[in-house]
Amino acid sequence: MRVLKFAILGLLDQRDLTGYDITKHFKDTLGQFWSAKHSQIYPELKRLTEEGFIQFDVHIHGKKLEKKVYQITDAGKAELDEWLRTKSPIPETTKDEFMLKTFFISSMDKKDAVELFTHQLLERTKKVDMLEHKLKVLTEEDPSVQLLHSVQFGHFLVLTRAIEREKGYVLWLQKTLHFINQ
Ligand code: FER
Repeated sequence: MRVLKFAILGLLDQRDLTGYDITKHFKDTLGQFWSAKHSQIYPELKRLTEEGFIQFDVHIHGKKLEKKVYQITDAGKAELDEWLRTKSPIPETTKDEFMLKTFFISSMDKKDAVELFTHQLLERTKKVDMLEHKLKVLTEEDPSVQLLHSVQFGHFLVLTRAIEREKGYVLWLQKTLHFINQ
């Protein structure tokens, strides 16, 4: 399935954007949980335009600089809506090399195991801090972000889920270090 297609339609349903804006969204937000090759974005924009799901206006900046500002069409909204309503299966658990090492922990020295787990604990804690900072900025920018129809409500949800998950991971790492050290 062309999931990138729906990611672009979803973004354009929030506001009109240039190809550059869309790439930036992938870099800053969407790409954190749905990675896309940036080189795929422009071909997808072209294809969506040909299919009539999006259209663009050319905005002129200065004498030469032209940029296409894309917007979603009614057909594009219908396409997005159909996809949003399709139920998703639970994805396979993502491959995590650290989990594989954990599975084989009985082959490790205590000192090495403590080092490995302590490192992971530090990294995961940093990730929680980073995600919580993003959530703080998001909430400060829009105090009504927790409402269903606020444009950033979805961003709020994916961030809070990621924070819960990472905090759970940190707790488990702390418990594991406790087991190893006893
Ligand atoms: C963000 C939105 C979601 C973000 C990260 C996520 C770092 C999710 C990450 C994850 O599930 O690991 O803006 O910024």
